Amino acid sequence: MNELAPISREDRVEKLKGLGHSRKRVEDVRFTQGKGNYVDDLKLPSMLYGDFVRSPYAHARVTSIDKSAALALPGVVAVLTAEDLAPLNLHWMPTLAGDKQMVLADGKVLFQGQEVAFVVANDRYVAADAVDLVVVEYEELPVVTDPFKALEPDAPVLREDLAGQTSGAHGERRHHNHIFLWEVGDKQATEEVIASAEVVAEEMVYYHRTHPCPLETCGCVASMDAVNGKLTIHGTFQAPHVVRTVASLLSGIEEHKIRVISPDIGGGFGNKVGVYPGYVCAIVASIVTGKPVKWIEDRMENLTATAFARDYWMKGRIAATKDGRITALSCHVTADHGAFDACADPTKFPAGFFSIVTGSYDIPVAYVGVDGVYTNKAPGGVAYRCSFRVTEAAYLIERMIEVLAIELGMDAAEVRAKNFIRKDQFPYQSALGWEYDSGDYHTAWNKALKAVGYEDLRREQAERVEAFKRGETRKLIGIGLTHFTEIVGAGPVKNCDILGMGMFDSCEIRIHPTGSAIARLGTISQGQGHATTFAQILASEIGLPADSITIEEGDTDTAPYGLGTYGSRSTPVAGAATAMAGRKIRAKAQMIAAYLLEVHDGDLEWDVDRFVVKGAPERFKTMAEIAYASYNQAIPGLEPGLEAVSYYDPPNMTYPFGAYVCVMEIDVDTGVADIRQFYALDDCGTRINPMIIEGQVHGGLTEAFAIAMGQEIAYDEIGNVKNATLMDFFLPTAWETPHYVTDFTETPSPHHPIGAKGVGESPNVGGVPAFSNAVHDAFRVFGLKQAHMPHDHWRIWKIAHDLGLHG
Ligand code: MCN
Ligand code: CUM
Repeated sequence: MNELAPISREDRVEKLKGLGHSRKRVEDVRFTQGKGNYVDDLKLPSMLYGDFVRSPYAHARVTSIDKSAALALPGVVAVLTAEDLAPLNLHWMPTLAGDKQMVLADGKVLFQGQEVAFVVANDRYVAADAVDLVVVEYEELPVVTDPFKALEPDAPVLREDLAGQTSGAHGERRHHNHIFLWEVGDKQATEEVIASAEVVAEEMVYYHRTHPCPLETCGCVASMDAVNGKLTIHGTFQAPHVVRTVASLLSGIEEHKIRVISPDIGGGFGNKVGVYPGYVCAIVASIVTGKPVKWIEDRMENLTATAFARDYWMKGRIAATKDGRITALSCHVTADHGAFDACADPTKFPAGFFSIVTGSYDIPVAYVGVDGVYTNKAPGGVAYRCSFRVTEAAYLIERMIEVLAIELGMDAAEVRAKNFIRKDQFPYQSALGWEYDSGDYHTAWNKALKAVGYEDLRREQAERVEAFKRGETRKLIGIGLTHFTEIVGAGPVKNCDILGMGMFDSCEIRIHPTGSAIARLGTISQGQGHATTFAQILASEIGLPADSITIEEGDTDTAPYGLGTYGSRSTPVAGAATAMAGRKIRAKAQMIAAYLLEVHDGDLEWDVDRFVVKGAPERFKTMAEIAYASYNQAIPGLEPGLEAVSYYDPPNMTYPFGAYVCVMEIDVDTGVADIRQFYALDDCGTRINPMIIEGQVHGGLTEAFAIAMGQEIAYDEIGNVKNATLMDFFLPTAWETPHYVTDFTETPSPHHPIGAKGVGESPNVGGVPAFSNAVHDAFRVFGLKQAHMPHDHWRIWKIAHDLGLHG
């Protein structure tokens, strides 16, 4: 081939590796070679180590703390208790939900594993030894782990600090263990429809307590430079700028004197959104000692004391006509928030976006009421691939559809299809106040049913039941259906903030003279591949190859202010900022090209990687040429350089959706469930990187599998955590993980600059009901309506047993 021949337009597009390209993850070069740089890899000169004394009791008065033996151990530098933090007013801290939380036990403890004292030593092992030498005396108090019992009139008072307070951050408190009642929708109208409905299905659906359990636990290194007055905090933070602002407000240190760095993060899954006592103690210890202080949790500490997920008791009622048209939905939730309300939600949404509970269905009237309740359990909530309680909402509606189908004697796929919001109804206004941006549910649904051969599956299932009844087999088939609608991309600043901080996001781009670039974002990857995909968005916008664009996140000294990565918001918000900043670059580039080509800028058109004179394709300037000129040539009326920044406040959230089908073979005698087939169709609008999307779906489905089929954080009646190690907490390995088939439709978001919606949390939102519905469906013909998760072997065996299937 002639080397001088111009490369084709197709080749130029290919070279960019832009939107739609399954570009390999640039991060993996270091991750697969053990060259990642995590917080615990950081070793600063004369660094000290912190470790916690934690409460063995779930509810007790702390009568005395004797630190003398610990302080006498060589190498121990300090032992901090609430008494030491009180003069600084740091013995309590505000939570993200408008409550407050003890940093160190102030008079009493409220959950097992609660932080009581913080030991600082010059060696990690010495710190651990000293923890054992701190003598704490407790006086046990009655424990409440059941949120319903917590609301009984004579239930023990958990939060004595709130005595007499009849209102909290989210309104009225109706009982000493009550946090809030949050209501959405038209209660009266919903009740009226239900009262006169032809068919009503009612069920209590429990979404059990579980935990995100990232492989890397939470931790930080706080380092106070007393000479320059600058505090640097390296930590596992999903929202570094928020941590900086909160640290400034709490410590009084000016914000420019605080630098927060999130290095590589070994999985977050929401666990690393919250603010934990360990961060506060490490910062205080560093300020007091003048030395860097590292605090890293171990696995048990992570599972017992950091942000849990779910724990929602959802009472659903759904009304319909005899032929299966849904007429109303009502839901009351008893939400167990543990000892402190430390949920991470936008301020105005104490139950997150749970009011997306009408799901993919056109339901004329609905009502939701959520009662938040204190118990003697760890605080947190919302975390775990959930988009702010959307997992719970999707689970409830997808269970209610199944229960309704039983009541109606109809096929559950048909009930769904009958009630889907139609394509021509978008943008769709839901009864609970959301405006769904775009969707085409029928197309996705039909594609899914066709792909799995739904009719044949039902036939096979029915034949299997007959064979089972004849005694020829002990295995049943379950077909788990789900059509979910997600709500991600918080979110318009007008109604979404965290502690008053508006939830926009940002991107700042600098093009270098030789045609490469760096872009910095307000988000932070924890494994999602941002360095790969955000470069692809930019490549398509500005015509420089993705391989020539560095993406940097997580350093508050360099990155523009942003609210971080959770709630699948990075693509909808920071991704939009990236495209918008790219467009600003292109607008300036166009003026430069016009000058260089001596034409009016209106005579130019953009073509992949260059501006071309309209009607004269041989006359053009590539983006690389323009970049060079922008720095090195005097251009009248224009500043030198090629940079842009965008702060993007989204006009709406994005509403990804999907259709999942899970086929299970269940052994009635052992309770073992084999996943024979799992089909997942996701629609996340414009797809940036299909390979990364597939990876996100695989990961999210595996977490969904774990949650639905075995994973839980359970407490005994005196508040001991029963699953605090990976021996007892189910974390699937390659051995247990089923095979997934992924598929897609592509319905762009009309308001996002490139039409993209988030995807990171969708597979968990849709996956859990698909797995759970499959278990339920296997036993439907034998009369099962509702069985609580997790569906481990014993619980499945118990379902079969209770239905009399063991003879
Ligand atoms: N993507 C894409 N095209 C789209 C949408 C997304 O190619 N239309 C790509 C994105 O560019 C990004 C990834 O998919 O590289 C996820 O994007 P998005 O859905 O915007 O989610 P976030 O980046 O905001 O990630 C947060 C989300 C959440 S909230 C949890 S929890 C979760 C998840 O991501 N935690 C994860 N996925 C995870 N994956 C890993 N490996 N580790 C975690 O901790
Ligand atoms: Cu809710 S888990 Mo994710 O939002 O970090």
